[in-house]
Amino acid sequence: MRNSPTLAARLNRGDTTVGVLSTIIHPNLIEVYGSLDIDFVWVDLEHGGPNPYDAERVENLARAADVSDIELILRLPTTEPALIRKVLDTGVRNVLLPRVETRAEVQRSVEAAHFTYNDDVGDRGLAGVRANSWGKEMDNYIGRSDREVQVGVMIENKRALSNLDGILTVDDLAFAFIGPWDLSHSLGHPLEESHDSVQDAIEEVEDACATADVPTMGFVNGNEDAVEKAGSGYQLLVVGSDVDALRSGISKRAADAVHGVKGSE
Ligand code: 3PY
Ligand code: MG
Repeated sequence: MRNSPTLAARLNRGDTTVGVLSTIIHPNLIEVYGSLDIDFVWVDLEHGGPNPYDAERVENLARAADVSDIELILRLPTTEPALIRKVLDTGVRNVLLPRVETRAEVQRSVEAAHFTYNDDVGDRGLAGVRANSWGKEMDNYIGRSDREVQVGVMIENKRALSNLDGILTVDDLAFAFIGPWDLSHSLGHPLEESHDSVQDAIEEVEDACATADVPTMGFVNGNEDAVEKAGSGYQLLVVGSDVDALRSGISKRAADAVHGVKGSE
């Protein structure tokens, strides 16, 4: 079961965390990640995976993360408050919202994740659910949930860029992911991450996150990139996806085997 500090605690104390993007979505794989020396698994329900409204499937992902002591970040396909509440009830603590565009949208979503918000009543629903051991741990549930739940957003389109300061100053926004693929597409240079206008936009988001004191999340490619990003406000480093790892790992093993076979002929 969980022994390590939550992602909220790690981010609050300024730690840099390392994780993986999981697009092959299964509880068993989450347990495998739990056995590795990484801090989080980011599961993508925006582009694939089970129906995010299927509480049983989502509960099983949360269960696997709990038993193997790894933090789960679930990317949802929408910013809908009803979906956010339902997913948090399963015991998932960290959600990542895609394609956000305005401050009002983000504020509505973050409020839906909190029982108390801006010293007032938040928009989270109260029930006996997996997140409170089916009603057994109600005493400190509200305070604990509000401390632990983390809502992050993807900054990945032009509208988000033009509303950046408003979005990043939403109370209790936990982190921002700079999405290079959609951002490059939105800026008219699909998949050209190194294009000047894409790089300028990425830097603009990094600077705005630093000013607003919002931790950033992003992909890293190797040691140098990780050190550089960790030094410039990235507290959630994603080392790639399971599909990438399979592709490169199996290709290399197959190439080594073929080379071995050919070499001994
Ligand atoms: C993007 O780069 O657009 C992403 O959503 C990364 O997964
Ligand atoms: Mg995207």
